[in-house]
Amino acid sequence: MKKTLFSLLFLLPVCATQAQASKPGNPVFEGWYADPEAAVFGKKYWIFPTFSAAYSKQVHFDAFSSSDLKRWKKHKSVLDTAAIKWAKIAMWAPSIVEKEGKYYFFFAANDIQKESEIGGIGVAVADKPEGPYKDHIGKPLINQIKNGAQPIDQYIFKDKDGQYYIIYGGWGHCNIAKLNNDFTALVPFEDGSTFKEITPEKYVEGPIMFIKDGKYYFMWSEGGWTGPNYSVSYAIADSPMGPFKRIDKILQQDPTIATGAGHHSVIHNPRTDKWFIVYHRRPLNVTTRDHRVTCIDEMTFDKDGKILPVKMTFEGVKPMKL
Ligand code: FUB
Repeated sequence: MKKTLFSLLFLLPVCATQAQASKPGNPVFEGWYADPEAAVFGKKYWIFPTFSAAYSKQVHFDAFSSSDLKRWKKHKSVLDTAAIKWAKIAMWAPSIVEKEGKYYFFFAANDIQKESEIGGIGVAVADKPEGPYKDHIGKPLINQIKNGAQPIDQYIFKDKDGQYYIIYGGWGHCNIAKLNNDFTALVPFEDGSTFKEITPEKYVEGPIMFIKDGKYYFMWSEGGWTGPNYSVSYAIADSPMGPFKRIDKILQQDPTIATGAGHHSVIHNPRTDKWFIVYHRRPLNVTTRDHRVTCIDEMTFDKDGKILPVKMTFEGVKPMKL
């Protein structure tokens, strides 16, 4: 009896530590995942990240779903190179939209350096957010290098009038182009051009756009993703075409929490009117390039609609149903 009591007392601190370690917070799920695309489909939150590893190992995407922003369920390999014959390596940075009951999964593959290489931005389609996704057009949607932009880091934006745009670009250049109705091709603007450059000052990659109170918020990543200075800035305009004048940096490294914070997306809970930033960061004292983890913190605005600097946390956000 005495021995049992002693063992119990001895085990208590161990159990407490384990409970703490498994408490949901930041990072929101285990594993090295970057470039998180967050979405709301029905009553569920979704995150579609890049599997952060050597380019040769980036041959699939996992997805995660949650009904409260805290407890995430993993959906393994929702899209991979077996479904996309032209994709060989470096599958990066998903952007997912639902249209007329179908889910369209835009991604980049192969890290192309010139147009003669096969790769760039592709699109896959499925009947459910968790897939299985199949190639929608059997070839890249954007293989060209226009206005100096590497065809990666696409974000699909739906305007107030229902028009869908693709906003994308690495190498410090960002383009916007119009998508056709079934996402099989781009359609030219009224002036006959297909790609318009909207690059703001200090832009590097990872663009996203959303509308709040009638204004177009454009956000992007700055600095180098392999280093500590990776960060997020933003601009506000009256049109998705800009002009976008950089306002400020709102997410960056914090010596008490993490470094390399960037390539984010944004979720809005319409019931509570709360906004969240979903981003990746590198744990303190880690310099390994691919050690990037996905986190969520609250994003707030001042009374004029300016985005306030984000306070990164270990606790993450409170549970919140849709
Ligand atoms: O994860 C691969 C690349 O790293 C992304 O395309 C960039 O935005 C950077 O996050």
